[in-house]
Amino acid sequence: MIPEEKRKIAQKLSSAELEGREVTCFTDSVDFSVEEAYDIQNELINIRLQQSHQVVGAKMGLTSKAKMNQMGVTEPIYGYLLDYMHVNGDKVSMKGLIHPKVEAEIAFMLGEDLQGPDITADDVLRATDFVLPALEIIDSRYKDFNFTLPDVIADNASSSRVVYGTTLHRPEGLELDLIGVTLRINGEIKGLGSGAAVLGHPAASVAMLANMLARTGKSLRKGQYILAGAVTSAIQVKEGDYITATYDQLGTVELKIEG
Ligand code: OOG
Ligand code: MG
Repeated sequence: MIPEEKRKIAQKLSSAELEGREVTCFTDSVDFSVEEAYDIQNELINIRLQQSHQVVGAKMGLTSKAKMNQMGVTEPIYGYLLDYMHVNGDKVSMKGLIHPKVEAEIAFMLGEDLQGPDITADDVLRATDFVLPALEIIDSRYKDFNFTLPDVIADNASSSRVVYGTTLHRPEGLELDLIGVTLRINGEIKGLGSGAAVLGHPAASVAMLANMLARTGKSLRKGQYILAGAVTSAIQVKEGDYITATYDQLGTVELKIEG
């Protein structure tokens, strides 16, 4: 695939996101590899940077055995969090979203850079200022939320919005693999999970992210927020929904979906 083709796909994904419009999978008409998909994702992030947006963090996706099996893959994927995805307060507007789903996540605020390869979970915990609960809204730009692995990587791993809990926790003394999480929508339990669902330990997922980024000379940076990967399955949401995720050790994060 030539650079011009990658740029074209990135531009289409960019407009689809900005206009809240779904597109058909690009792999329907052209085959591309996982590596080429990350090149497209990189182009998409460059488009946002040219629009004066900033990268504020990164995320891992497909980190549970169940999701990897579902997608037929053995390695998770990553994407970037941009400034406009970070929601202030506890309300997200449906405006500009296509078919959002919510996931309970464990987030890390980095106090130091993490440059792979060979980063371990212990390195991640040492570099972490705070751990906090988060709700991620994913919103695939593809029709019916259906995609192949290269498609979803090109689409920045469906990144859309993130809301963080307001209590920050130092990593010392936390047992992140043992954290149990319940995800409720309008009071009804829709998802259950534990920190161990994220590659055995959420910090192991962040370590893997740093090591995956190192393959293309990239790193995680001090001040960034990192989502380790969904602790629960992703649940479709609609206007009027009130979402609460309750975590052992970390507290609660809430979100209202508005029109
Ligand atoms: C890809 C993003 C998944 C996670 O935490 O697994 C993700 C998708 O399923 O659309 O954010
Ligand atoms: Mg996620």
